[in-house]
Amino acid sequence: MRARTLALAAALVLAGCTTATDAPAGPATATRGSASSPADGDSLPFQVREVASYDQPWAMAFLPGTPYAAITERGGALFVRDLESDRQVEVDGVPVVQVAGQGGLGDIIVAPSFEQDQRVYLSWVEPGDAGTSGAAVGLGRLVVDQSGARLENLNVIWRQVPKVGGDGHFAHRLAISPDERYLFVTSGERQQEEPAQDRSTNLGKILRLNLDGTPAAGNPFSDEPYPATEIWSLGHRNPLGLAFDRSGRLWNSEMGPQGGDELNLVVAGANYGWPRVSNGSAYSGADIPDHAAGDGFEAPTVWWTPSVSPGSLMIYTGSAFPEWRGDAFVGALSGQSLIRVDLDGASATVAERFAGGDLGARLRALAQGPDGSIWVLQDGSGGKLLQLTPGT
Ligand SMILES: [Ca+2]
Ligand SMILES: [Ca+2]
Repeated sequence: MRARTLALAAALVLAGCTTATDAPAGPATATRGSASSPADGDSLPFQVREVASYDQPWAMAFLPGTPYAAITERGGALFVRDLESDRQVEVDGVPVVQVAGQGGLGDIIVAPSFEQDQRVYLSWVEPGDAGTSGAAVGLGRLVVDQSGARLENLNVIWRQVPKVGGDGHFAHRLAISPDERYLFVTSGERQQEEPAQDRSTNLGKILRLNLDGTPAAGNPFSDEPYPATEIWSLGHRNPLGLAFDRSGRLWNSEMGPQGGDELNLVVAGANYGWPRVSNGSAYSGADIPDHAAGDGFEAPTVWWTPSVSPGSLMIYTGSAFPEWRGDAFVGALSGQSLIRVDLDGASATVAERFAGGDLGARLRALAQGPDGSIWVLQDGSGGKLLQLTPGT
C-alpha cells in the first residue's frame, strides 16, 4: 500500500523544525452584530501547545494514512511536517506563484483518493498579461519518500476569469463535498465589486466542480455559457472560509467592507448580495443597504460589525471536544481570536470567543487533526502553529 510506504518514510532525513519567537499580539476588540455577548477571557478551557512557526502560513491539511501534515506559506513554500518526529521537509515542484498584496500560495486539501494516489489540490495566484493576476487551482500528487517530498504531475484545473489588476480578494479556499464527488472553490471578487453579480465571470462566486475541475452537471446556471456553468452561488465578496457541516450543508465565511462580515449558509443558485447589499458600509463612508427581507438576496446567518475579518472556517466533527461536535469555528484576523459558532440545523449563533494567550492574534487557518485536536495557524511573519487539546 502506498499509504504504508508514506508512513514508513517518516524516518527520512527531515530538516529541523523551526522555533516560534514572535511576541503576542494585542488584545482582541471584536464584537458581534447578531448575537449575545459571551464573556472574553484570557483563561482558555483547553491546552494550547506551540508546535512551530512559519512565515505567513496560509493553510494546513492532514495527509490521511500518514503522520504528516502539509502547510503552505503565502510566499510560495509548501512544507510536509511529520507531527510525530516534529521534523519537516520543504516540498519540491511547487508552481511559481505571484506573491503580492493578499496573493501568493494558498490552500491545500487532499483528494478523496489520497491514500491510493497521493492526490492533493493546491490553490495559488498566477500572473497574467499586463500586470494582471488571478487565482488558480492545481491537482497533482504530493509524494513523500526517502529522498524528500515533491509535487508531481501538477496540472491547473481551474482559474479565475478574467484576470484583473490589483492584489486583493482572491479567496481561493477549497472543500470537498461529503459525498466526495465535488470540489468547491471560493473565488473573491478581486476588489472589483460588480463581477460578484456578473455570471459571465467566476469572480465573487462559489463554484461547484467535478473532481477534475470541470463544471459539475446540474449546477444552477448550467444552461448559460461558461463560466456560469461553474457557479453554485454568487454575490460573494472575499469568501475566505468554506466548510460542510455534518448534515451536508455548506457554509462560508467572508469579509464585508467596513463591518458586515458574514457567515452564510450556502444554497445552490442563491445570491448573497455583494455589492448591492451589505450589513457593513463602504470604506468611503457611503451607505450600502443592509440585507433585508424581500430584497431578493440571501442574508447572512451571522454577521459581525465591526469587522472581525474571518480568515478561515472549520466545522468540528471530532471526539476530543464532544461538546463542540457540529459547531463552526472562525479564525479571526483583525478580530484576533478563535470564535465558536453554535450550529443548529440551518441556524447559527455566536457562542464564545477565545482570545487568550496565543489565540489573541491574527488567525489565518484552522484544521481538525485525526485525533480531534484543533490546529490553528496564526497569520503573518512568525505565525505560530498551535495544537489545542482537552484539559486546562
Ligand atoms: Ca451578503
Ligand atoms: Ca449597510
